[in-house]
Amino acid sequence: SRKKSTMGRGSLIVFEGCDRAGKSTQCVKLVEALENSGTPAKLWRFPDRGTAIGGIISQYLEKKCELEDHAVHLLFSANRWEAVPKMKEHLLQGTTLIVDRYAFSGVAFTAAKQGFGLDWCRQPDIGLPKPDLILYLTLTPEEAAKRGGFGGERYENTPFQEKVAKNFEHLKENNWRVIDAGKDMESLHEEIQEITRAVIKDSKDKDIEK
Ligand code: DGP
Ligand code: NA
Ligand code: NA
Repeated sequence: SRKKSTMGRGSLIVFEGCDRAGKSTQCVKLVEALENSGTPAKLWRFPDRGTAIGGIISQYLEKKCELEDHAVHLLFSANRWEAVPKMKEHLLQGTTLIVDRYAFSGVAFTAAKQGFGLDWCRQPDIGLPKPDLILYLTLTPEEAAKRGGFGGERYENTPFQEKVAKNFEHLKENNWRVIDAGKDMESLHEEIQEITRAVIKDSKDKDIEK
């Protein structure tokens, strides 16, 4: 049902950052920790490669097809929009969503391509549910290099990732927390839990903003 939970709504918590910062690992650990302490939480990720649109995106990332850059930007955005009804349903039922990448990746990655400005890139995602918190995981190029090589997907190369990191710096707002992802996994997890639990408590009686 769409009935509002008496516990209040869940929070929309987004992880952002370059590839190899450890977002996916931290997302999984956070969902586990929240669930274990009785806070309903669900792991979410973008792109969601499991939908029809996500299937095209996945092929593009795996370099199995070529797509025009504007067109693929709109597909990534459409992949977020198609998830909104389900996301809202979970949030209103009191489930906190831990999201591995969101519209900020959309802007930062496309704007790293030749001929794309931040402003144009922002437009298609305007109106998406606004996150209560963005955990931005940063890593110095040296630390990133120590973590070993990239996979073979599109965008997974150092010069491109450096441009992406610069773009993220322009997107930061009040609801962002910059986290040093160079720490060990457990300390990082503790820090993230502390910040997240405070935000969940604080946002449960607020409306979901756009
Ligand atoms: P991941 O499955 O988290 O490794 O993400 C796949 C890749 O796609 C990763 O390099 C980041 C990139 N990406 C995520 N969202 C978007 C988006 O909206 N637009 C573009 N151009 N790239 C994105
Ligand atoms: Na990747
Ligand atoms: Na990831």
